[in-house]
Amino acid sequence: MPLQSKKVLTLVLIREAGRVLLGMKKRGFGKGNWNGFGGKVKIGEETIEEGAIREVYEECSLTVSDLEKVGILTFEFLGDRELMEVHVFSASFFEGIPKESEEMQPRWFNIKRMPYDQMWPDDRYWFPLYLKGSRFTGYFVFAGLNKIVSQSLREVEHLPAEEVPSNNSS
Ligand code: 8OG
Repeated sequence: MPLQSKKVLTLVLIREAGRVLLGMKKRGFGKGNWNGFGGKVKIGEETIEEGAIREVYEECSLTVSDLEKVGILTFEFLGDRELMEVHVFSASFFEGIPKESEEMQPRWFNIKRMPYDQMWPDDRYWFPLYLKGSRFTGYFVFAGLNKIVSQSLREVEHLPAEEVPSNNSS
């Protein structure tokens, strides 16, 4: 079965001193996991960053402006022809106070105590690279939502240049 398309998503990790803001996902894909903020890039958004900034505001009421891309993670779910390409950004300046939304309940976590048991299973591999300030690319193959069957992850000096997403449906 050939893989046919990819969906571009964003993930923003907001960091302040020794802590990172995560949100407990209350519904949908990844429900019950702590995660950064993000989602699909919408048609009409000219850059991936634009979609990322919108999602952060919708999900926790913060306005971020200094996004720096730190990683690109690609996910394949066996049996699903669409790949997910998640662009991971770090942000350290924000305006506002984190507020609960319909989708997320935000909470700060000390970087030494990330709740890996309640995060996506791949996060325990790449999150330490983010925490130490590296850039990285990864490819994870999942069987179902909880089991990784193969993976590759590497630290890189430069991430590939951004492609403007054209095939996102929402
Ligand atoms: O719009 P929606 O909430 O479905 O977007 C999914 C969010 O979850 C988006 O921010 C990207 C993110 N995400 C995945 N897979 C993984 C993963 O394996 N680890 C983490 N940390 N985030 C993920 O789609």
